Formats: sequence, C-alpha cells, structure tokens
Amino acid sequence: MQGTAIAQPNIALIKYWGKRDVARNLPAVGSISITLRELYTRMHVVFDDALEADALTVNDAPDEKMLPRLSACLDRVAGQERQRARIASHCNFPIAAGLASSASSFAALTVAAAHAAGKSLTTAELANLAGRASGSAARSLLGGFVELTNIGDGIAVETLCEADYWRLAVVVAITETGPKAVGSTEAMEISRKTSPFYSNWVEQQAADLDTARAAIHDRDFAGLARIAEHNCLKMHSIMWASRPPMVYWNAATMRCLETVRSLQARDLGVFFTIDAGPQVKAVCLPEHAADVEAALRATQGVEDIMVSGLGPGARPETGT
Ligand code: 2P0
Repeated sequence: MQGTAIAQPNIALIKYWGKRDVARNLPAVGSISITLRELYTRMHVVFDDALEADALTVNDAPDEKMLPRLSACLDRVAGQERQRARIASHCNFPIAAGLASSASSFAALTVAAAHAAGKSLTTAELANLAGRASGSAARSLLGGFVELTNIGDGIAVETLCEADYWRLAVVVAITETGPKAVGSTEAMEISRKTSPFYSNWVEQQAADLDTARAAIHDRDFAGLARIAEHNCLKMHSIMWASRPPMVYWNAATMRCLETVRSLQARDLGVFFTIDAGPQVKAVCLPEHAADVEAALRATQGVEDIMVSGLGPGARPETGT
C-alpha cells in the first residue's frame, strides 16, 4: 500500500485567479500553463494500519502545518475509511513563495495516493481530485502546454501541445525566498469580493485564452508575449485595486521587469510573467536563455536564478 509520484510545477501564461465555488475549489476562469522540467516535487505515500495518525515530512523535516490539506486530499482519493498515511515530500525549489509548489505537490500527491490505494483513475478524475486541493495542481498532471477548462460542475485539463512542439525556456529570478504574506486562496477571495476590476477579468478571460491558444499553435512568440504579459498585469491590477490591496512585488521584481524590457529592446525573444509572489519568470526562446539568465542575474536584488525547459506531466515512479 505505497506509491511514489513525481510532478513538476507549472507556470500559468493565462492565469487562474478567482473561484466560482469556494467549497469545491472550482476556478472562475480557465487557464493555460507550461509545465517545467527541472523543478520537481516527489511524494511518497504509505498507507499503514499500524499508524494512529497521518504524518508528513517535507524535505525530511516534520510538517504539521501543511498536513491537514494533504490529509483531506488523501481522503478524497482513497476514501474517508482509508488507513492512516505516512507522506514524505521532497522538493528542489523554495516552497510557498510563488513558485507553484502547491501545484507540483498536490499533482504528485494525487497520483501517488491513487497508486498506493490501487486505484486506476482517468486524467479527468485525477484533475478534479488534484484541483480540489489546489486549482493549479490539475495542470501539473500534464506536460508541455496545458489548458484547464471549466466544464459543468468540474474542470478538465488537456495538453495543447507537448513540450517538444515548442522548446521554450523559463528563467526564474528569485527575489525573495520567504513564504508569502497572503496565500493565493485568501487573496483570490479578497479580489472577488472587493476589486472593481474582477468582473471584467472574468468576462475577458475567454478571449485571452483564444489568443494564447492560437499563438501557441502558430509558435508566434511575439503574440504569446503580448497576451501573457497583458493577462499577468491584468491579474495583478485586480489585486492592487482590492481592499485591502495586495502587492506581491518588491523593488527587485520591478527591476526584473525593466531588465526584460531592455532585453526586448535588443530584440531578444523574452517576456515576463509573475504569480502570487515576488519572483519573475522570464519565458524565452532557448537560444536567448543564456543572455536572459545573465541579465537577470546582474539585476540588483535578484538572489538566485533557476533555468528550466518544458517537461512532462505527473507520473508514478515505478518500483514502488
Ligand atoms: C495560476 N496562481 O494560474 C495562478 C496565478 C497564482 C497566480 O494558481 O486556491 O495555489 O489552492 O486553488 O492553485 C495559485 O493558486 O490556488 C495559482 P488554490 P493555487 O498559476
């Protein structure tokens, strides 16, 4: 009764922000993301009758804080009557800092738990289970370019194209490594309830998704850059105009944006996107990745850089 799975985080190019059903964690809008290759979370789940309670370690240290969310996810995958579980999570990038650690964690946990419980689930079933735990996790089930769509009272995920259809690179500029002040679940609800821009955001998302889908299909980098930057800045505008306002950026975040603008002025194929945190993700053509990395590394306030290509979706690790 054990299973291991590995999943990569994903970066949304057309963002998920806001929920249409908080209790069931259903997103208000569809989204499009790219799954990364070099960053990962590995989850090992053991169901064991001898255990009195679930237990979690994250990078080998006990973690009580995250445990209830993971236990609830296991309940949904394996049933309320399941045996207690020992969960070990290993992650090679900073957790809860706007780097989509919950996406890779819950995608890996859902796949590992299904494996451990001996359940053979479809992608649609896995997506709805992972999405209940964390909306963006459903997208990490698949690799390459992924679209999440609202259907009926659930969600669906599909691969728009595989990672090798268009070999983009992502340079992540880390400007702060601590956990964020307001989690995205809470921030989305503050946005929905108080931002004057929220309803426009929901109304315009279908058009943004159409534009991005076509740009990806045509490998139109300039077109994808325009719609992704617009969608990202629109999402942050919602937060800035919320009450209380939520500004995830720091001074280095802004400097990274200026660096990207200066690279674009030199005709390099690069654009930025920023999630619920201060890190800047520069999506670029692979031949420009080294220049983008060097420029961001030299930007004042950047603490670290991670570079990744696009990679596969969540999968069980064999032999467990
Ligand atoms: C995204 N984010 O599309 C957006 C952009 C952050 C900014 O999905 O509340 O941790 O657990 O469903 O999945 C982060 O949200 O939120 C997120 P919940 P999640 O990537």
